Amino acid sequence: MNVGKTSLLHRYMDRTFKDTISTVGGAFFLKQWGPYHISIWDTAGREQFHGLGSMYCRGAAAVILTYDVTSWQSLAELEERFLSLTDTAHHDCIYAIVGNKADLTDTNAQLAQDSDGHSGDSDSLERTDEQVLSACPTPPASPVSLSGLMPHKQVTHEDAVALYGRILRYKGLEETSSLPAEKMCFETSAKTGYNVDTLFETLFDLVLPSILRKRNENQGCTVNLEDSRGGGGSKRSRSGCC
Ligand SMILES: Nc1nc2c(ncn2[C@@H]2O[C@H](COP(=O)(O)OP(=O)(O)O)[C@@H](O)[C@H]2O)c(=O)[nH]1
Ligand SMILES: [Mg+2]
Repeated sequence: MNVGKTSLLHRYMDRTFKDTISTVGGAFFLKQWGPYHISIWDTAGREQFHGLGSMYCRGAAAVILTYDVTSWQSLAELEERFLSLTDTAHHDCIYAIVGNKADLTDTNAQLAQDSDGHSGDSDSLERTDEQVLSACPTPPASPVSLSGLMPHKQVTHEDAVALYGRILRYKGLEETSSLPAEKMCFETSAKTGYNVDTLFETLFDLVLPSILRKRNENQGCTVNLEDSRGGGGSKRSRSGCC
């Protein structure tokens, strides 16, 4: 579903936004973060690539589950179709729930947040032709409309927080010993850059200490691709984006 996963990565990595990008299978980005290299995998949301999605999640330290704030269906799909892909993630994996395209529903998000960003124009709303039976969430009775011209915001922050709680339960994690939903649910706009740096950098800050701790304990969840070349200290950690 075209929620803007690839656009978020392009916004973060290249500081650009293009209206049409197609992701075939998946894509890989490497982000230099201090002395570390963080690998970020972009999955394609279509069913035929599900095998790849679960492969990219294998051993992931963080998974970004992205929906479109204007599409209730996109949130339902996350739970129904994509959550199971994270079964291969590391047991310490952290989960972020990201409502993208906030520029379409939230005036704050229309303000560009970096030098390349520009405020939103009246892009047409992304729709999918896939019909999905919603097993868990049910659409809100009356979606919030912020202005006559703006699309309805179909998914609220509270809906995302509730999904986060269900993900913790699905993973068998205690809410009290997990990162709080308020910290892990974001609303972003790849178009204007709203909250995009905050999203990625919050996650990097959260995953690095535990990756380093594991490395020190010599039971890392990461694959050190530098091993065969002997040192350099460069370490690659995995972060997934679905
Ligand atoms: N208005 C708006 N459109 C977006 C945003 N992010 C992505 N899009 C548009 O949504 C469509 C799908 O984006 P894409 O990144 O390919 O989605 P993906 O399939 O999840 O990787 C494209 O036409 C993008 O231009 C956003 O933050 N705001
Ligand atoms: Mg894509």
